Amino acid sequence: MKIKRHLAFDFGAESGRAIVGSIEDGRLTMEEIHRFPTQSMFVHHSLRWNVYRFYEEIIRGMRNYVAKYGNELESIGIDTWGCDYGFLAKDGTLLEMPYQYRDSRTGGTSEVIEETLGKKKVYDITGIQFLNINTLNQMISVVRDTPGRFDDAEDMLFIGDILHYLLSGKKGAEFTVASTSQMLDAYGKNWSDEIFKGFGFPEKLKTKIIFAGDVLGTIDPALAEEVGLSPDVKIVVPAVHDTASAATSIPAEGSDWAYISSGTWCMVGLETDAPVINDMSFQLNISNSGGSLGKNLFLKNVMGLWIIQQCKKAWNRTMPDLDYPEIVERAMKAKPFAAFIEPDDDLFFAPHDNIAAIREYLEKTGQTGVDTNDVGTVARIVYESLALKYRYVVDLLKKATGKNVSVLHIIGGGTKNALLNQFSANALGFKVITGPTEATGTGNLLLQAYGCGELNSLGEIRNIVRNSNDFEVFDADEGSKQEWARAYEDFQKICGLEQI
Ligand code: ADP
Ligand code: LRH
Repeated sequence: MKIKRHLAFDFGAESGRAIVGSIEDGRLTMEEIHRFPTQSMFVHHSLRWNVYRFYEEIIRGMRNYVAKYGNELESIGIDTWGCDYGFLAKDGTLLEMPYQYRDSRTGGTSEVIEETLGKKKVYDITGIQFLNINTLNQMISVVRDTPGRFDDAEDMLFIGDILHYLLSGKKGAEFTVASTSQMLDAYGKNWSDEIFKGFGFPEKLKTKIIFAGDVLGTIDPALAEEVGLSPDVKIVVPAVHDTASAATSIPAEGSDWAYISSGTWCMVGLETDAPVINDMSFQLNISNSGGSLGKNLFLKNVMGLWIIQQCKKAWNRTMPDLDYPEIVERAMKAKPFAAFIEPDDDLFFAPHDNIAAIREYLEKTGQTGVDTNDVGTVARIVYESLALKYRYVVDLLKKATGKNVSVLHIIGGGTKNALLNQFSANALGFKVITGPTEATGTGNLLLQAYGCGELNSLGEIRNIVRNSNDFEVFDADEGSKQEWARAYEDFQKICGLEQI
């Protein structure tokens, strides 16, 4: 029988990859055929994504595919981070280089939300947590500072949607990524008229919402010819939001589980069948991010491994060879619980020098006598604090839903850090199951297979995930139970987090 191959492009904020996947004998075979740095860049003091460079990397990935497998390919699908978007003109021209969500233009936009519709109203409509990175905040800054940008704009597409458009010439805003905008009606799964009218966004920017598994079209024939692919390759949208593609690949069974999609951001959540929007979820600022195939991702963003990425950047100035395994090794040997940081403190959002930011945090919280020149000490503080923050967020999610949680699934690139996996189990006091590591690529490929009619349900998708991966189990360490319980109390007190 002919093997049906799919090609996934998974763009993270640090790196991107092209992965070929096919389902054979109930298992998903995956092969990475291209990896490249993504990373935003400063252009005249603003932080931007060079989307056409991403397009170039896609072309490279397609050429690598053709060199290895020939011109037959069933489908291509792309996922990226959330929130960031670009405007297209009537003729499809991308009007400017899209901004990176960490750009400072969103300063003061949170106040505009409160003064305009009010936060409660916005939350009741969208069910999305308030974060300055949201598209809503970015769009408010356009209205406030650069309204002329709307003049020629005909469509608003998220980064992954723009890339799908470049491949197919077809425009659509995929639901899971559009939900990160905080501009959708969470129940209606479409753009909210109240948000558009309330904040003065042009109606013309309501690009048609499409869903994971939809066939957007076929590859542009000229592009197919250029890279040597057959012109009938389909463009099938996965969950364009990387977190939602990743969540599709959680190998969970039963209902008492939570998950972390662990990467640049660590998204800590529960999967539900419908949005959970009430006073409690509003107060606790929890998101109802769109999931694939009808699911809802009740989750909170934790600043995540971004913090260690930024420490590494600082360390690499004097220690260019220091890599992640070495950082973990040094953390393992460092003294436990030397200090705590609140990972979501503003100091860590876009630091110039993250070691200086950590030092400043320790100073402002009165934590003295810590050797912040020691890599292991700093890394251990970050990893322990992340694990404790996971516990805190899981406790919030339980409080908001009344749900019991006794297993945590960690998926994504961050699972390569066994120390953090173990710390997470210790902090939570229950079992952690890790894998898949390429969760986003896995979800992306299986949603394409679903769109091509090879699979029929989320249940079938997760069966394939279970058959195709090795998972690791980390049990909470009984010996250090008391220390972790005490650390959790200290962490909450020092970091100013309300005790749950
Ligand atoms: P993104 O969100 O950018 O897609 P990834 O899922 O690729 O991120 O995860 C990257 C993160 O995983 C890195 O920032 C790093 O902290 C962690 N990581 C990757 N490889 C290792 C490793 N070998 N040991 C420890 N941590 C690792
Ligand atoms: C993770 C992620 C997260 C968003 C952020 C912008 O990559 O998609 O879900 O909140 O990037």
